[in-house]
Amino acid sequence: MNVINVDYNGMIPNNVGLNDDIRVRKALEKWHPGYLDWWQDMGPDGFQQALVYLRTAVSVDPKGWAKFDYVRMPEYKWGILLAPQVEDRKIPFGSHRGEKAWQEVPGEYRAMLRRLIVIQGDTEPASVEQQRYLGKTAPSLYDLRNLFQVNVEEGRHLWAMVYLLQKYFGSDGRDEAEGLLERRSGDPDTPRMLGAFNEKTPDWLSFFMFTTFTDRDGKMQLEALAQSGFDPLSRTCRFMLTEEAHHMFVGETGVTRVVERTCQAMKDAGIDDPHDIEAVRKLGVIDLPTVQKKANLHFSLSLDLFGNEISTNAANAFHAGVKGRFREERIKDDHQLESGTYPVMRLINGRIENQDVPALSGLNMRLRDDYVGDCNAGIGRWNKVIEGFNIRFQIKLPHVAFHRHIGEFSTIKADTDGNILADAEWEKREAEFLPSDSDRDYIESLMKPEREPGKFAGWIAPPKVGIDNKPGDFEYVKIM
Ligand code: BYC
Repeated sequence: MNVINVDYNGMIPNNVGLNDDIRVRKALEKWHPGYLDWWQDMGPDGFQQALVYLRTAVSVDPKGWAKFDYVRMPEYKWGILLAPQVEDRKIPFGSHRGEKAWQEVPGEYRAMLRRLIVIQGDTEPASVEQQRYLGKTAPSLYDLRNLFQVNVEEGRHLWAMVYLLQKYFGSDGRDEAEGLLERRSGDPDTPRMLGAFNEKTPDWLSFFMFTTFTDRDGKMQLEALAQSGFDPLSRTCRFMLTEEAHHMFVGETGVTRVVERTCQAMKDAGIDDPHDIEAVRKLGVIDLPTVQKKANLHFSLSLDLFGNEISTNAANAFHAGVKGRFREERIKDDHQLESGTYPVMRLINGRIENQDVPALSGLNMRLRDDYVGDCNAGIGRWNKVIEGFNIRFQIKLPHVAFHRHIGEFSTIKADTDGNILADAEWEKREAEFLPSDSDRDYIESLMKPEREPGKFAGWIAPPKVGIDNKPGDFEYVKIM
């Protein structure tokens, strides 16, 4: 079997030898129609007949793995792609460090692995559901195409997790695979598993913030799972990370273009004060304080995805060799963490303080700290644009205690600098920190579709370069 190039002969493209694995092939072929039904019901609303200029993975070779072409989304080649096996790979951390990586699920870690795979799998269709209506208001064909690219790849990531469930977890894996098609984002009776995936993504600024902040949690979690001693999970996540990079690109450059357009419009109109919201909104662009509030919202929702400050689950998963740290191989320590501590921000006697906790218990926070560092790098790029226009405004990440629903800070109200507020004070000031109804109404009023090739809605600047180096007026989506 050629593990680099993908076999497109069967119904399900793959590089895992599915043709010879009759049991798993049959199970996946049985799951396939349900997936397509889900895509029709919960995937992009409309546009299913449109020809979209999409990239499809044809290989897992890091030097060149994708091909671009016009595809109708329901005909996208969702497939199962694992990064090539590393010969003689060893478990890089935990109590099994140095042992041969597992090619099968170890019995004692079966439940733990299944839970992590199901949680990961659940987020993928959830995000497609959250973004279902955005196509109707896309600010350009370029953006519309990017949305759909993200959507089909999240669909593929669901396939990636379903393959692991079907191949390695027997009948309970099959049940979980069905469950992934049954839960629905935001449904009060059958919600998705993690909080942020039940929130709405009502407009394109939210979409760009989601792909900046929530997809970046995806990157961190996939990096941690890519370290896993369970080799098929590691290989799956490694390939998913290649696709994930584009999702964050869409988010980060999307916000950059919003900020650039706002600054340009302010400069053209001679407005220096970024807080003169009324004047800026008269220009039909999104004022920077509102961009900040959207960042506050999506960053804080994404922080919740790292779980609790002190986590036995995380400690057990690391000890077991099942879930590692961000870039484990670059860390210089014993990779076992039986002794040692990690500083974690906690709520102690009503105050926010750093406390050294056992390193194993603090692993969620270690991953979250790496995440915050990565977010800051992205925000720096937005601020460079604002600086370039000489406008006195900086987008900042809010304090980790701000607007939390999971962990210690979920019991308090804090402002974006981490000052604890009484409930009444919070209620009075909430609209300073988070988008208010009128902010939402204003953004919604801008969400008008622009469908002419090469044209962009007035609140967003064009990208610097096209996808696949296409010219500015390229017809990325042919709407039928
Ligand atoms: N919402 O011990 P703790 C992506 C639960 S995004 C609801 O701290 P742990 C993507 C927790 O389940 C990446 N419940 O938990 C992005 C536990 O419940 P049980 C997705 C939550 O396990 C964009 C209890 O609280 N991948 O790929 O250390 C588009 C105790 O908590 C939440 C993963 O997350 C929450 N936010 O940490 C598309 C990787 N947080 O079991 C895709 C897999 C905690 O006691 N998941 N709880 O009933 C994990 O590694 C971990 O399960 C978590 C939680 C990081 C999520």
